[in-house]
Amino acid sequence: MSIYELISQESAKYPKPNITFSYGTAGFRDIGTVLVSTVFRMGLLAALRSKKCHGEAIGVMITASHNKEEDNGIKLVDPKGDMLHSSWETYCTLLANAQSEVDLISVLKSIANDENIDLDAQCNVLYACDTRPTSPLLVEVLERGLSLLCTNSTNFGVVTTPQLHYFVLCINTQNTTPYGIPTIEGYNTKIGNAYRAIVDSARTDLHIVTPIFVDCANGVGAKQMQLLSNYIGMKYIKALTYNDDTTTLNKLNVDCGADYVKTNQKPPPSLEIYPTRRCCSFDGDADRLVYYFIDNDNKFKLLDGDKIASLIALHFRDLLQSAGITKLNLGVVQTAYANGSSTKYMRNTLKLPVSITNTGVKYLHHVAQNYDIGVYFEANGHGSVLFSKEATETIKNTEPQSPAQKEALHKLCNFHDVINEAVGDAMSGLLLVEAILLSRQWTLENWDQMYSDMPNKLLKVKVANRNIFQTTNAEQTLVSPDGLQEIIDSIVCNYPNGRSFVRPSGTEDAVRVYAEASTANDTNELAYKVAKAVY
Ligand code: 16G
Ligand code: ZN
Repeated sequence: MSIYELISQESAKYPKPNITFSYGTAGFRDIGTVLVSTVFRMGLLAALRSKKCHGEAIGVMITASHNKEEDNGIKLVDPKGDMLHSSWETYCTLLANAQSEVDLISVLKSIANDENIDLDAQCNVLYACDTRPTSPLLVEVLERGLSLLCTNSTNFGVVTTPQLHYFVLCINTQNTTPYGIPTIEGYNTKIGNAYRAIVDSARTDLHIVTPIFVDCANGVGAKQMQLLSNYIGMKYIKALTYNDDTTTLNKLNVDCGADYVKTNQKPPPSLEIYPTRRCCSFDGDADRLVYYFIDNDNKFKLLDGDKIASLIALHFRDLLQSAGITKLNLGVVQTAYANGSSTKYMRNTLKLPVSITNTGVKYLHHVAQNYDIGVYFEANGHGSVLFSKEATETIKNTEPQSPAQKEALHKLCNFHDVINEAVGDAMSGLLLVEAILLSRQWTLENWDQMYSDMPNKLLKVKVANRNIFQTTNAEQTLVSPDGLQEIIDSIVCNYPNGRSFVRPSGTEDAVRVYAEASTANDTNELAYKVAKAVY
């Protein structure tokens, strides 16, 4: 039997449901059980992608992040540990939607043909899943797909999304400049040791480690955070995990997690919170991080992705200055959702360049590569820092002229190692934030005072067809429907410091309206007026 006959025979066991799938901002997402055919097919596609990339490892992550527990999803990771190249997203969608086995084979043949892929070439696929109840089933089906075309594959089990991205990057750099060791221990050792080195150089004898309460969204981050903090040791970090129940059904992302906290602007009800208690939340697959506390007036204060980016940008700017490095350009990448105050702070106070790009990590990651040190964060808490080759070499090779310069260079090296450059990572982000706060001797209140957020509002509007909403200018301006942007502009100009934009969601069948203005009342009014214009 030919390979295509074998694929056809096996695929018939996983019939495609009557649904149109789309490889969206973060891969396919749907009710877990509905994704069986898609996952089988992605096993085939991941093998093809690896063969196309000369046998370099490709990652496959089964997760639906912050979405509800019955959902699941699948996304592919490219050889550098980043998101699948956009040119292949179309192949994913085509393959997932092939109606019959005949169609499926014809799509496979055309991909192999267009991309000039030798089906007998070597390949390597690494895969993992989060804690969802449908994950074991989907992993099994993925393996069926892989078994047909893939010569080499490794199951990394239940790990966070950023850990899988890290493993992919490690394996593909093994024979050049190894990024790290592709195991959980290797991950913990790399980022944990770098964190300990920063703490050692920053703390005084009087320093006490203040606990950080980590809401793990009852997801995969719980166990992994416990392993990481056990490795690092109580002398260096007191990370107290809660919402860490991954065995009881219907708990994942329910009334907890980074998305809950950011969307509702309040702490998870399960957390006992009082002034001085330091808290943070991960999302269900631990690639998002937000911090929060309540102040002495019992007011909830959220330190979101914008505040995290500002903290990192400030600290790196200072470290570069202390190290006497002037030739590296440090810049920040945000989306239109970034609070206006954060952008202003980084541009006007820190005097750093800020680029605004489309929503979705793949866009931010890409733009961050234009800087020697590119800090990118979405307001929702997903982000990382990227170092160019030039930056890495300059930090490593600069000859210090003074003890202070030597220390700054040493710190820069360790900060570099704490960061997961493959993708935004809640655990590595937590260590980075903790290390910066400790270095600056800052409390969460000190950090919060960097700038005050503009009042802001996000609304979701159900429309008959979201595809008619098309944007330009990093999603800040509508080009379609005709005339709508002019109406929005005429509404916005009535509000001091008003800003509002409308964009179609990349993950849901809805349109999102964002507004900010000088007062909370103005902001609400502005958001609802714009939403009405959209509807
Ligand atoms: C996905 C993206 C997230 C983005 C969100 C926007 C990744 C890994 N995740 O969750 O970054 O903020 O979509 O959703 O890229 P929306 O298009 O529905 O507003
Ligand atoms: Zn996530």
